[in-house]
Amino acid sequence: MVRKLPMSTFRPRALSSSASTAPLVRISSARFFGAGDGACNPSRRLALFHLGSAIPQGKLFGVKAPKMLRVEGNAIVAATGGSMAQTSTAITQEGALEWVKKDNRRLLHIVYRVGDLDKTIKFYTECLGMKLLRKQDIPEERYTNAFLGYGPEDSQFVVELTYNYGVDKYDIGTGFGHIGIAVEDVAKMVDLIKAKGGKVTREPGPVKGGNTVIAFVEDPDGYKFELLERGPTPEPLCQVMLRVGDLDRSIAFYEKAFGMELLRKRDNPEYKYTIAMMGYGPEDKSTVLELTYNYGITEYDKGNAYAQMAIGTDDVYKTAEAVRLFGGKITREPGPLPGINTKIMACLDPDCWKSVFVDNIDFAKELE
Ligand SMILES: N[C@@H](CCC(=O)N[C@@H](CS)C(=O)NCC(=O)O)C(=O)O
Repeated sequence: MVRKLPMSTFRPRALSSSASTAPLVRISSARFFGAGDGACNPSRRLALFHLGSAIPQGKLFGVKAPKMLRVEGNAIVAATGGSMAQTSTAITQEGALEWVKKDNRRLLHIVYRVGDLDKTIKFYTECLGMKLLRKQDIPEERYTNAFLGYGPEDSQFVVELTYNYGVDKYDIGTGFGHIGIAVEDVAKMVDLIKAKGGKVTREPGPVKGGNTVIAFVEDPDGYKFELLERGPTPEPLCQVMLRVGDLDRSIAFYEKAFGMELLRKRDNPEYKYTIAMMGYGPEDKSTVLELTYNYGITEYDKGNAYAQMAIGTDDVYKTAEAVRLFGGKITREPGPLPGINTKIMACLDPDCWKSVFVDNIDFAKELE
């Protein structure tokens, strides 16, 4: 029987000190904590990304730009009509852009670590109104995870909480922003949260420089949730906000490498920040990535609490090629995870925010 591994196999687990022989992918603790990753050098990556936009990809690899593309197994192969060395060039920018746009993508979940799973589950269910969708303990790997959200994982964005045995505190850092929750009555929700003993860090009222009524609450670990007043929506978990050091660089990356659309960009000079909403569908119907640039701030501390976002794709191999081509750093090459055969690949954006792409069919099987 194949052991069913949790979706958190999509998150690093180097906190585990067990000498388990379970066939899991192990990632170094340096990467787990998001620190000391020599590969994630923003200035070098910026240079590459900008080069990638300006120069035909073939030139970057020292060959002529390929003329034709064909699909071979899981790779897009360029036929250059030249030497064998030339034919090994995998993909053109044009082919990659076409692929990422037609791929079937959706934000699946956000993964982060918490110090007391039961306390967090209680807060999310009783104060935020989420449902506990599943919970699994992996004792041999010394962690437990829990999935919570407002609807089923096969169609809605959810949160995946990870509890590592014995670790009751994490550093959230300064780069991770918040998770957005669309609610119909922010003031009412805030009253309820207060009545249950929840921490409200920003009272309901129009957002500074805008009209939308918002409030901020904090969970037991200090993760922020922004409550946004909206009409009914199929996707109440509506935003993941990450701070970035160069907004245009990030917009170009998420458009080209991830196939997201720039849904909206808003500068707020009075408060010295600009935001860009990026996603695979409209803001009122699907979860979006909110990128925030604070004037003059080019780097943030990522702490060790937030892990990654997971995104569905029809082909992790082609997705990896496209991400690589547009300057993303692949931290886990595409392929099946040992034990469950779910195909994934992991990568870093220009600010070193991590995402994991998960094969759509394999993901659906995981949920069966
Ligand atoms: N400096 C802010 C810039 C982003 C920002 O201010 N976002 C708005 C929401 S889009 C906000 O949090 N407003 C706080 C308020 O209105 O009180 C940050 O990095 O979080």
